[in-house]
Amino acid sequence: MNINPSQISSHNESLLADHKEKFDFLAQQLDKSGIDVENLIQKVQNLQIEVPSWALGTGGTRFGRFAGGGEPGNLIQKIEDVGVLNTLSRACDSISLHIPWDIPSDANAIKQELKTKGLKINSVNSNTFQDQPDQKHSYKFGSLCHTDKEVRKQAVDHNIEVIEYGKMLDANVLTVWLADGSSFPGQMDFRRAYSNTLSSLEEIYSKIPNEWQMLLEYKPFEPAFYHTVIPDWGTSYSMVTALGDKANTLVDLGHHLPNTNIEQIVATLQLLNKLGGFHFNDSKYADDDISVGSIKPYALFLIFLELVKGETTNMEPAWMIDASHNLKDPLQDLLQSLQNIHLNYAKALTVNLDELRHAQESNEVAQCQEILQNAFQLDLRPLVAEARFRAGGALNPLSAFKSLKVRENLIKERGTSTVATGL
Ligand SMILES: [Mn+2]
Repeated sequence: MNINPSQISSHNESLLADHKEKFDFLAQQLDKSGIDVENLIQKVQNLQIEVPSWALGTGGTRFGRFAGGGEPGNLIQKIEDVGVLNTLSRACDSISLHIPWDIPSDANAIKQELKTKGLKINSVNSNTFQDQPDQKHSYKFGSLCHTDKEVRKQAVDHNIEVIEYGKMLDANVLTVWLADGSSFPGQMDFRRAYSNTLSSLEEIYSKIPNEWQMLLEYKPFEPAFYHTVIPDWGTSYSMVTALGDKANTLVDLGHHLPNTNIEQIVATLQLLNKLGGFHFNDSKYADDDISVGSIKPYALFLIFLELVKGETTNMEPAWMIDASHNLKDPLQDLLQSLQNIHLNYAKALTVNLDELRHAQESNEVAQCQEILQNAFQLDLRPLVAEARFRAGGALNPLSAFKSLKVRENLIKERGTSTVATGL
C-alpha cells in the first residue's frame, strides 16, 4: 500500500487551523523563554528511528499470539509497511533486519524497493537464540558461550553470514544479542562461559568492515533464569573494550531489572565513548517490550536529557525501536512510539543546560528539580506536529492511519490470515 501526498494534504487540511493556533501560541511562549524554535524543529526532524522488521507483525507472549490481518508476509511487504509509517510520521527512514527471518533472496530487488520508498537498512541482527530447521547443532545450551567448540563455530559462522547479508544491503551495524546463560546454579561455569563468549566475539569482530559498528546488547535474565553471560552494561563494556573501537554497547530499555537508573548508564557509557546504540521500548516488570513512553515517560525524558548532554561527543548512537505487540495494531503502536520518542527528545532539548549546571554546582536541589520538571511538563505536541507537517508528514499520524483505512487496505491486499515471518 502507498499513501500519496494528496491524501496526507487532505488529512492535514481539516486539522490545520486548529494546529496553527496551538503551534503559534506555543512558539511564542518558547521564544519568550529564550528557546530557538526553528532549531528545535530541525533537531526533531533529524532524529530518525529505525524500525525493526519484527515489530511490524503481532507479537505474542509465551501463552499465545493473537494475530491481526494484513501482516507483512515477506521482506518487501515489511519495507512497504515501514514506508507507510515514514510517510505518516517522517520519523523512521530505516528498517532493521533479522537474519534468518528476513534473508534477502534478491538483494537488488530489496535495494530497489528501499530506494523507491526513500528508506535504508542500518542494522542487521543475528539470531542464535533459536534453532533453525536445517541447523546441525542446537543452541539449547548456548551459542557463543557453548561448551562444544563446534556449536560455537556454527554460531560465529552465522554472525559472519549476517555481516555478508548486511554488506549486500549497505547496512553498517551488526547487533548481537545472546540468550546464552543458565537456569540453575552450577549448570555453567561463569568464567569459562565469559571466556568462550569473548573468544567467539573476537572471531566475529575480525570480520566487521571498517566503517561498521558491532553492538553488544546485554540483558539480566530471560530466557535464562539464573545467569546470563552478558547480564549488564558493565559486562558488555568489558567485552566491547577488549574487542576494539568498532565494538560498542547497546542499551535496550527493557533489559534492566526494575528501577535500574538507565539514564545514569547512558551517561556513563557516553562519557566512556562506548554507547553505540539504543533500543527503545517500555516496561512495567521485565522485558515487556511495550510502547515507548507508555509506562514511564519521565524516565524516557531523563534518558533523553543525558543523550542531549552527550550530543557533543563524536559518536551518534544507532536509534531503534525494539518492541513487540500482542494487543494493538503493530503499526498504530509504532506511530505512538515514534511520537513519544520525538516528544521527549524535544522536551529534553528545552532544558537550559547552563542553568541546570549552575543550580547543580551551587547545590540548589529544589531548583534542579524545577528545571527538569518544567521541561518535562511542557506540552510540545504542537511543535512535534509542526516538525512532522513541515517534513511532509501527517499532523496526526494515528488519526490519518485510521481515516485512510491503512489496516483495511492491507487486509484487502494481503488477506486476514497472514503471519509476519519470524513471529
Ligand atoms: Mn533489543
